[in-house]
Amino acid sequence: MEPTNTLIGIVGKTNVGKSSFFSAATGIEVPIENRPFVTIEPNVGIGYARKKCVHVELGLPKCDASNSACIMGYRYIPVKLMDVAGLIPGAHEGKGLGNKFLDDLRRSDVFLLVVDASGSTTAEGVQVGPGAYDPVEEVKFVMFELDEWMYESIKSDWDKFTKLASVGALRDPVGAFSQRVSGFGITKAQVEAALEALKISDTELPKLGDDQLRELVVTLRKMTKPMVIVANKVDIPGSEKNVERLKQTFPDVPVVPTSALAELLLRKLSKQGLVEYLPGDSNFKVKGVLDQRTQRAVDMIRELFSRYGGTGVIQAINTALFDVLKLIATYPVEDFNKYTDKSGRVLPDVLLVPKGTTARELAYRIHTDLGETFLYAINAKTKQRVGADYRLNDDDVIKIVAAGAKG
Ligand SMILES: Nc1nc2c(ncn2[C@@H]2O[C@H](COP(=O)(O)OP(=O)(O)O)[C@@H](O)[C@H]2O)c(=O)[nH]1
Ligand SMILES: [Mg+2]
Repeated sequence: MEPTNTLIGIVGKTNVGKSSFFSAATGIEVPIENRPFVTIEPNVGIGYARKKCVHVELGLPKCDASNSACIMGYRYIPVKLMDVAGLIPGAHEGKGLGNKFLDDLRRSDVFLLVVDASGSTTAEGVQVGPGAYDPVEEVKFVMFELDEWMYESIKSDWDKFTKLASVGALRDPVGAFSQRVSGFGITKAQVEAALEALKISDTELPKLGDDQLRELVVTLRKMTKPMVIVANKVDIPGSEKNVERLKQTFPDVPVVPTSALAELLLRKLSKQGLVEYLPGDSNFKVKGVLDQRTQRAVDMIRELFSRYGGTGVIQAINTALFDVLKLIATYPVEDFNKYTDKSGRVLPDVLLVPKGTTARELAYRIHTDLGETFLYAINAKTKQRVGADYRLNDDDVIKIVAAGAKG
């Protein structure tokens, strides 16, 4: 059972650390019994969200994590990450690698917009001294490129759409428009919500001028491709004030300070047995004697940890899944007393579902049959029966009882 279908797209200009972030996030060696997502494209990897495992709250000595891993009481929940080539100004017009790679992003549910918070990379990706380039400008241009990309694509045969409507050949303009934007993973319900927010009626839709259409597209982009700003390279002195400015300039977008470099270094040192560190920890322990160079690197990371409480890599993924997409964790079980599945494994699977998901929707998510023949569910924490409309809480442990359930 895949814990989530979410696809996280990593975007940003060149040389800000996208690939470093990608390897820091996906290179974690996590022992997962049931490896989900078997077929993976070259630029897609598995990263992890991290959450206290519910077995700790339940006072159990351990669990038998299967579609995820449980290490020291933390669930590492796999999620797909996509690394794309760097955006440069004008990408939507085909500059750089242009539209081809932008199209890779269509399917993503959320963007991690990686910026160089030290300000040492220009818009074209050229390395300069720290502070020489403004990361606030960087966020603006990347957002602009993404909006333009979506706008240009939707605008490309808008005239045809308008004409069809004007001769009365469009019976359902909202449906037709939704069809056009479905390639971006946008649903009809989202189109309707955007139209309502902008007070555009069904009949007005095909008559929108350029500016109004752009406003609609930007609204849809924000709704369907929300973002986290990953303020990377915060190990470089002088980044702190840029992180603050990013937070002030983009109050609606979460900003997570990161150092992909520190995460990669910690992994290496941990493999060499020189430090004790779990990805996502806010602390690490040095074991043994370090040479001078390593000591300097470790001092740098300590400094970083004291300021930001970690490398931020897992934190950025957590922010995307839990704060932005508002997913919650649920643990389906068969035996609500022992918290086990059919084979007696304790809390094997965790499923991430949108906040507000009902018990029946969870059943559907597990198996169509289970949803169709759903009778009731049992909240394993309280041992109480709940109905089809019960809205799940974060870390709920749930047994689904269904008429058609086999076994
Ligand atoms: N100081 C520092 N350098 C970093 C960090 N992340 C990446 N870099 C460096 O930035 C450069 C570009 O990194 P890369 O991951 O290739 O960037 P991409 O072009 O956005 O994929 C490389 O020299 C990296 O070593 C970081 O967190 N801190
Ligand atoms: Mg790269």
